Amino acid sequence: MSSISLTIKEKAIESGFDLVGISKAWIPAIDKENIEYWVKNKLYGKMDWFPKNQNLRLYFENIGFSSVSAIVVASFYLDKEYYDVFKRFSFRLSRYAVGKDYHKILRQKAKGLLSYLKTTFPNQKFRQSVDTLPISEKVLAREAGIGWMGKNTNIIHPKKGSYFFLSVVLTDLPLEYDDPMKDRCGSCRACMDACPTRALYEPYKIDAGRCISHHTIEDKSLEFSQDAKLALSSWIYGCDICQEVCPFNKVASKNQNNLTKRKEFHVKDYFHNTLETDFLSLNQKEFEEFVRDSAMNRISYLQFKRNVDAYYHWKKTSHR
Ligand code: B12
Repeated sequence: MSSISLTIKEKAIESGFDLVGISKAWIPAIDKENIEYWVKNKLYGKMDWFPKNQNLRLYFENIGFSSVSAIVVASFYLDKEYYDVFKRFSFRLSRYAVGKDYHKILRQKAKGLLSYLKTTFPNQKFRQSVDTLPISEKVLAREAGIGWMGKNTNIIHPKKGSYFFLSVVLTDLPLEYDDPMKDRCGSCRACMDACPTRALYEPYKIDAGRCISHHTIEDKSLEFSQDAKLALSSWIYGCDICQEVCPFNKVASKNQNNLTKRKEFHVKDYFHNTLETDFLSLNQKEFEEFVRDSAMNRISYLQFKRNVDAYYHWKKTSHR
């Protein structure tokens, strides 16, 4: 690998990222087809924003420069306290949501890397995305050798599992590229079998409109259908079932090296000192205070109340 690409990778690790890889800024033909299939069949559920900007997603158009390379970084988010803190509660929050807003943190963390890039290559362009550009960060991560795209559609690293965030820096700087990683899901179907809503309807395919994560976060309507309501079970924000059952995560999450070292992703102090009923009965003002700087800030108070109601409904019906 060229010394420029190696130095960029070193800078990414120095900036505090846990994994880094570099790929060509492109979406291979088969992935283009898959993404187009997804859009055509409205598998994006209530995320009406998804079909917009397909030219950017598929061809990196309209970002102000011609993208040549993608530097993909990953940051572990699983906190060792997660299990201890949440075993006191019978509702569930996904692991990625219990700390600070990762969009902000990953942007802050990338400052060192971006300032190195901009100073060293003053004539080149760099643009970071943390869910913020309509691009497929997972396809780029797979191409950059961060991991393979598993049957649960997440990027999985053979030793690190999948509890990590992704962020991509697009650039017009030509770099040397990593090789994609081999798919190691084999005949395993644990994620598909465990998904209570059958959102993973075929290997490597997700119907987002059926995913609990979509229901609890992306569905902005204030009333759930009866099916969706029961499907949520104890999940109030996001869902980790398809990651929890993944054999790679079962092994990886036992290893301290794969847990987050970022205090920002540690379980918020609030959860250490609160009772289940206090959290579930937050009023609007308290909720707004609670989500300030939290990864749970993607939902409104009314969505939160809706999710809490569904949780109580499930609790009542499942204990009959
Ligand atoms: C939209 C979105 C969602 C949607 C859709 C999920 C999905 N799998 O696409 C919902 C709301 C359901 C969701 C949930 C979650 N998300 Co999300 N999400 C995104 C977002 C913003 C875009 C992803 C996207 O473009 N999806 C559309 C599909 C079509 O694109 P794709 O997955 O890249 O496409 C491939 C496959 O789906 C498959 N495929 C799709 N259709 C078809 C059809 C055929 C015929 C075939 C063969 C294959 C196939 O092949 C495609 C490529 O070839 C990304 C950030 C980003 N900009 O990339 C985060 C992102 C993917 N999410 C992330 C996370 C953490 C989650 C959750 C774990 C959060 C939680 N705990 O609740 C769950 C996981 C659920 C799951 N099993 O995917 C991380 C994933 C990190 C990782 N290690 O992979 C990302 C990258 C955010 C980040 N910056 O870190 N998410």
